[in-house]
Amino acid sequence: MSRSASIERITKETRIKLSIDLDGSGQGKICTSVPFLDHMLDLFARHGLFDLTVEAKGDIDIDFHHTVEDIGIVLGQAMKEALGDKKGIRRYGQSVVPMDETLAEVVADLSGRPYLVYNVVLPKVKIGDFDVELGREFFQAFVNNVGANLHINVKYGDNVHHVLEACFKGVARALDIATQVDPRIDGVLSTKGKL
Ligand SMILES: [Mn+2]
Repeated sequence: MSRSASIERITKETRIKLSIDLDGSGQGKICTSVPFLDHMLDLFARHGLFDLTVEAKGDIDIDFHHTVEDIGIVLGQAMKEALGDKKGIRRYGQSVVPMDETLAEVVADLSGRPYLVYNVVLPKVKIGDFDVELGREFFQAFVNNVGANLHINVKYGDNVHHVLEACFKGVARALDIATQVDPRIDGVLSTKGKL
């Protein structure tokens, strides 16, 4: 059974087409008109071994906020749809990812209960034209829509590009594990019987 989904979402602020295959090989085709987010989503696909296609146009003449947040929403919706009833998935995943001087630790639980812990202290600066505070906006939108408990803890780090890159790679690697099917798991991994 294919664990994939395609979603098109159109609002007055953004127009987004996104497809994901959870059992892919890390192929990213990303074109969001936000270059730094293209870079992040490309490595999210690669390190999560998801096949991910994103085409987005948004009101970037204002700033990148709506576009980044809305892509987080649609990525969450698509991953949730691709997971279906979540039968047989590992549910939890974790990773620790270094990037030079930075270390990011990520723990994910595809519990159905949205909660983001984001211990990422960054100065309010831009990477290119990308406000680094949009990192939190992206992950919050994703968490709300996929229905996950996601803890992103940057233990230490200095370079803001490295810090956000380690976060995206860490989330990708944790979600790769959490979304995998374990043949030993009968039904959903919950004593409640529902995720
Ligand atoms: Mn980079």
